[in-house]
Amino acid sequence: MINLSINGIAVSVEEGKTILEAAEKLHIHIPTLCYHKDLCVAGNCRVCVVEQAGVDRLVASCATPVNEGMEINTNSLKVRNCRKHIIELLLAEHNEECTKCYRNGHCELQTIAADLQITNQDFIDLVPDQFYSIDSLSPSIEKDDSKCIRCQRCVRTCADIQSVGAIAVAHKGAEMKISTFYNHPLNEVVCTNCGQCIVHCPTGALVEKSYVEQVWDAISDPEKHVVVQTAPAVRIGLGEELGFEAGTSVTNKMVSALRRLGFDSVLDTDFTADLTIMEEGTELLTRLKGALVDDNPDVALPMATSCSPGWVKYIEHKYPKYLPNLSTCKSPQQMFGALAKTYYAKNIDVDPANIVSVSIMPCTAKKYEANRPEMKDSGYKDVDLVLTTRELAVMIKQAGIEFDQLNEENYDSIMGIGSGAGLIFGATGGVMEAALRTAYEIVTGREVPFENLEIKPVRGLDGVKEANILIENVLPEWSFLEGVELKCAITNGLENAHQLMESIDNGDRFYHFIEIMACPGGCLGGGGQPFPVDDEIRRKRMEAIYAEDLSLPVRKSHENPEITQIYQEFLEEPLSHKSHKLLHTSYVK
Ligand code: HC0
Repeated sequence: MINLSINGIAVSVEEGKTILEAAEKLHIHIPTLCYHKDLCVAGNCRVCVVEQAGVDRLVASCATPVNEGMEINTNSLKVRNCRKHIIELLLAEHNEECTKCYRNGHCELQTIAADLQITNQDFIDLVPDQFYSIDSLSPSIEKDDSKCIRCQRCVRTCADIQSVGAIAVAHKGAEMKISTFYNHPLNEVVCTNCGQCIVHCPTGALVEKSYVEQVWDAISDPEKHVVVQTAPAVRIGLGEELGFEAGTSVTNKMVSALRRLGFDSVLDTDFTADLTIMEEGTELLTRLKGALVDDNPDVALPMATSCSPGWVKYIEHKYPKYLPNLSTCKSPQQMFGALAKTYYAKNIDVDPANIVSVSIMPCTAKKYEANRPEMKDSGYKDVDLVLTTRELAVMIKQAGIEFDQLNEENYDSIMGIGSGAGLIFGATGGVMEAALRTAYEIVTGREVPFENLEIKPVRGLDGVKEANILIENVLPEWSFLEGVELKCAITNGLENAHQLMESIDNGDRFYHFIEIMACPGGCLGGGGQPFPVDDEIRRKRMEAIYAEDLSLPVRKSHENPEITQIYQEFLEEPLSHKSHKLLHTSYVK
């Protein structure tokens, strides 16, 4: 351990820790901007400077490792004045229309400026307005250079966490800016729309494209029947945006709020997550039969999940030869949209032309997915408008709803019942666990041999997880699977997906089934979830999902009564002609 003192208080921390981490241990707050727990240290904003005894210049606490006997002062006059000047300089070249900014009230620059009581402007505006550009052509993300402080959190996120590199530093000195390949708009470069840049950006330079006004328009149109679906991870994220502790599930208050906002039908994406298991599980068993019995060389294994649109765009750009490995299943969001304007419309006797299908997602890439040209198998655009968890919180605040005072209400029916298996889709490993709960039971007639249905190897925040499940004592029709060890892998975050795909591509690893989610932690850590985020918060959200799964009366997709009903009344069976038309798709290079 290393012993040092901060503001005269002794502290011991492990070797390799920084001054910033040592201060955190003492509950001494040092402001930061370029620093983020998820990212490598950049040390470029200098807001976290502190004074070190015996050293002339101030040092960046995020980038300076502790040394034995160090004496640090985080609050000297020199430190405070330096920080103030740094923030004043940033403000001098910053768009200061804070009240018109989406991040108003959630902006880290605004918070630090307020904490430091910066009330005057000592520096003249450094950069003319014309220098800035706003890119709003992407269906998911808006990039406003006038609010960028060039901390490069977004660049490190896109390169290091996501292995995408859609944005990078261009030019030098005063002209330095965050740009794309040849400064093309985000919708024309390799951006996967995952929105991780947004949740790591400290200001409003990167935000989601908002569709709140269009949703209000639809709700206030008496001709329209507005159907809303809520994704699994929204219910454990929304509370954070409305003042609850991270990891608080607000499912039934959220349903109540959606009714008060004026949505006509409040339904659950968990229902189509269950449907995905039926379709994708059957697809996997069909592929396994093709490979193991028919020896068909055209069967692509491993089969990869296709419900994360950021991952789908990534594989389309970076691994196009593996497109046949993607499950043909649409994501639950898109299955839901296709059914909202067919099965559901018929059931409630509403002309599908008058249905507006809205989804609330923890994900910005879902906005892109809904706009993909192939997503109109219902004869209409399957999902019309996608809001993030944060945008739903905005609507709730705009409507003056006192969220914590709401009663708890249940989803409407049909398409409003989800099992615990559907719910855990929101956590990395959840799709795999849900699929195994059903596929194993179909093949063996028994539950998966894990206590309480909890398949622990697929859970947790590790970048790459593996699970090998030995299939034994199968029912007669599945004899080809007797003794097969089903090899599965799960990743979250696209850099981890990159590592996994490389190990498959170079023959180091073989799997039957892989689950890939674009965002760290899976959808619970999506680009549309509340700020801030780090692993501690992701873990709390994950625990909330698994606790809710345990509490639900139905925990396996095939036992969801509304799933039985939709196959009896409409779809007939998994992979039927109608299922293929509405619930499956193909991908492009
Ligand atoms: Fe997800 Fe989904 S689980 S991608 O992470 O599969 O966004 O929450 O809605 O569609 O269900 C996101 C979350 C979903 C979909 C589901 C899947």
